[in-house]
Amino acid sequence: VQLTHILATTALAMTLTVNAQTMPPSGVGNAAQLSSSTAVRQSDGEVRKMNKEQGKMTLKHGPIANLEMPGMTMVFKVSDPKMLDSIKEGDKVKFAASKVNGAITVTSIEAVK
Ligand SMILES: [Cu+2]
Repeated sequence: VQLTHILATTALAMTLTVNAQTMPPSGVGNAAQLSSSTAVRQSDGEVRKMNKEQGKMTLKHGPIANLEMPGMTMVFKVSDPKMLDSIKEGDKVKFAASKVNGAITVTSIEAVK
């Protein structure tokens, strides 16, 4: 009886392992969940400098809740230098920033009228 039980348990464990390995479809769902749960709130800022070649910009920014950062002036990376085309130095902006590969990166930005 015990042996049967062990075999049944092993079979179950193997089934679970196979399920875990065939998870990519639901893994995609997890990724979507992750990105929505880390949805970045927008912060206020003012453009001080832009460097499109280096994909960087200096922002004087208000508190960034999702980064637990108080207001300051600092350099950010930008996830896409094309974002800098729609703004110019001196613009008041709303932007979203998050840590990407350890670097604080502006992931979206728009000028505020
Ligand atoms: Cu900062």
